[in-house]
Amino acid sequence: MQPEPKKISVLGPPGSGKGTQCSLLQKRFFCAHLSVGDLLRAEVVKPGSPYAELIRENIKEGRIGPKELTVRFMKQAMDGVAKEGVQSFFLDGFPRRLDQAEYFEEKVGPVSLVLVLECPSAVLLERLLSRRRADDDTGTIQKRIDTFNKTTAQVLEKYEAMGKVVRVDGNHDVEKVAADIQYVLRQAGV
Ligand code: UP5
Ligand code: MG
Repeated sequence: MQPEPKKISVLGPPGSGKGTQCSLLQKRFFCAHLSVGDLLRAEVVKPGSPYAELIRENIKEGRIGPKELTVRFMKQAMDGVAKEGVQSFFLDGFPRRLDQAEYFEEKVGPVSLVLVLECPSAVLLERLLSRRRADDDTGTIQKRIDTFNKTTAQVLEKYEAMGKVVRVDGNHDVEKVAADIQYVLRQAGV
């Protein structure tokens, strides 16, 4: 029987390139890319979803929603992946709050490694303002950055203390960042 896929968390401020890099990694490693933001946005447009309004409001405010909901969505998505040949799950933008991280580990299992993409705020703003997602207006972007600095920072501290964090400079062109990520992941045995 093949071992359980490793759970690799990919974190970083909004616009640091989590989604971009995870979709590249998916093609280059034997892994599955699961984006919590994409799962939440899919729920918002699901007809009759009882959670749509709550999620829409949280996304607009850059707030991290209830842990039960995100962990359930993430677990369902992981269960839905055909495991054949999948060595790792790349958890894009997850976990984002300490209680959510602890709840995930209790219900699903430990995170093996946390990859953090670093990028200066001015670059994040420039990238996001030239994209056109619904939460890419200046006010919401600032709230998302604040949430990362205040709330997700505590998740990083937790995993830092366990020696599970690796960092990559996301402020280079996409291919250079991808090459640097591949290097640190190989070094970490992924
Ligand atoms: N781009 C990417 N890399 C580049 C590079 N190296 N050079 C130049 N341009 C680059 O990239 C953003 C833009 O930059 C794109 O246009 C890309 O082409 C360009 P992307 O890869 O999308 O960056 P990413 O880090 O994924 O940014 P994203 O905006 O998705 O990050 P967020 O963390 O803000 O968004 P997410 O979708 O994860 O979460 C949205 C909201 O969901 C949260 O704010 C929160 O309200 C909610 N949420 C919860 O409630 N609970 C959760 O657990 C998680 C989220
Ligand atoms: Mg993203």
